[in-house]
Amino acid sequence: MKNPNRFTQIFYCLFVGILALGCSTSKSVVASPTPNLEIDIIPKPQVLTIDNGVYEVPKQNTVSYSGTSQDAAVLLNTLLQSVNVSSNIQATSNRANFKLIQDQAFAQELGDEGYILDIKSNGVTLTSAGAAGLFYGIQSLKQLLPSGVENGAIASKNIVLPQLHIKDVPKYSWRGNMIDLARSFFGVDYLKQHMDRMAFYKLNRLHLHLTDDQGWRLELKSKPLLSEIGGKSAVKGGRSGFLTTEDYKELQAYAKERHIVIIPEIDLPGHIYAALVAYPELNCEELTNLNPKMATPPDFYDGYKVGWSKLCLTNPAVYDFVAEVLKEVSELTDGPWVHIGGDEIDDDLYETFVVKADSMVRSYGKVPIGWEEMSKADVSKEFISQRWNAKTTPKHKSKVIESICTSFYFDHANVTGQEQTNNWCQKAGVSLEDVYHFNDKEDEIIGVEAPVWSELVLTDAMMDNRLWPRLMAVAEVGWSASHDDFNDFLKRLRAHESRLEALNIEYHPLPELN
Ligand code: TNX
Repeated sequence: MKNPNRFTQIFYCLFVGILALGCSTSKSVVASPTPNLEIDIIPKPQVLTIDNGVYEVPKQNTVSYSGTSQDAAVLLNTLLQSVNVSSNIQATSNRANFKLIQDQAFAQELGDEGYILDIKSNGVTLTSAGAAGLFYGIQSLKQLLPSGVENGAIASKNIVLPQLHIKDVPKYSWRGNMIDLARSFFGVDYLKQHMDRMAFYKLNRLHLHLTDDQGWRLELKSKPLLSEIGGKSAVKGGRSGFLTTEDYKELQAYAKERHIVIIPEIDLPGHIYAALVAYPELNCEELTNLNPKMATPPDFYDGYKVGWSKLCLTNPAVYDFVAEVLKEVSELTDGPWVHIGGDEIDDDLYETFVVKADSMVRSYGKVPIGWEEMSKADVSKEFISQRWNAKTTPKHKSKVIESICTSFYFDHANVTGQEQTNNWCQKAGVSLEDVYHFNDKEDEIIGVEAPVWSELVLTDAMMDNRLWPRLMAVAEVGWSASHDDFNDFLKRLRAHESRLEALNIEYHPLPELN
């Protein structure tokens, strides 16, 4: 072969011909292969049109922004700097090659979270109505950049983007996951890292299960013993600890920057033993509210059984306690929602209790959420029910967060027989495909949420393993208009493997492509 370079060029042009890279025989075009030109965005955008050609990001860049989108400009500017090009911000420059446009005129078409991303031969334009839309557009752009951008370890010299048009709007407003901090504690560092990962996949709700029999994980100034005593226990082998009020505020601020809302759950009136150790006056006389075979105060509980403890619902002082706790939690909460649990309890006064708790939360200015059992009571029309086993007949129709255990219980095995997993809901576990094929036909659903109960999830690595990659399927089910091509999802998922690694996620091994 006389001219191997030229041969390589031609072969390369044919190879990437589908993207019509505008190959010439000049050396600069083929100087570096551009493996990032495959478009593998997760969750899949609603409309994606791939145009001919690429946009080679120049060495000098300018980001402009309109309206109140300065935060997005700073984010994009930092992103560009992290890929070894220089970038500066100029508020309303016409000459900018990265333009951010935030305009309420798009509110009808894009809502708060939708965006339009155009990459053309002369630059990139990102348009939205809300700040969240720009944030999500930047996440998509980030996924078009070479992997390594997640942790600032980019090897490639030339940054090349495919020319395209994306118009993207989420299907559901609620795209989340729940972490059980009560059985085994996960602290500020893990939760912050987790929110970075969530945001990259456009997940926007982090529900924290803060209290249960095995521990109480949130400091409340009005009831200091809850965390002082209740923070000391955990499930066997699990970590104890608690979030201080300051920690909680710090997490909320971190969440807000990533367009995530944290939802605190105080599980009432069952799953409450840790509080009963801290404040034994909440028990009935003779401890009829407990199964004494499990534990009695002052001993801690570190077992797995559920449904054996409750507040003494005949004692008026219990309602004062609940009111004080819910008031302080509501005041601490930035977001609109407070979760009051309500699962797995048998008591004649259960319905009376949950109606009262629902009304308390509303009187403190928050929307109450509860596990589906609560919906059998005469709860308010604002109440949101979180479905997990579909065994409750609701008294009224209400909005539903879908966490049906056959698709979303991530304390269940990734693959049949996986160690340290539950299997009571589905013997074979909850596979990635089970998540992806969730059947979301019902119209009251406002979104999806995957809980990870932590009786058997004791370390950060185990939590990563239960969450990833299944949470990417949750992201796609929650965001994308359709989720019917599992093989296409798998193909994109494989392309994300190096991104998951760059994010330091100890994910469960990805399934093979057929
Ligand atoms: C049921 S589902 C629970 C949790 C357990 C979980 C274990 C629900 C609302 N409550 O208390 O941790 O099973 O899979």
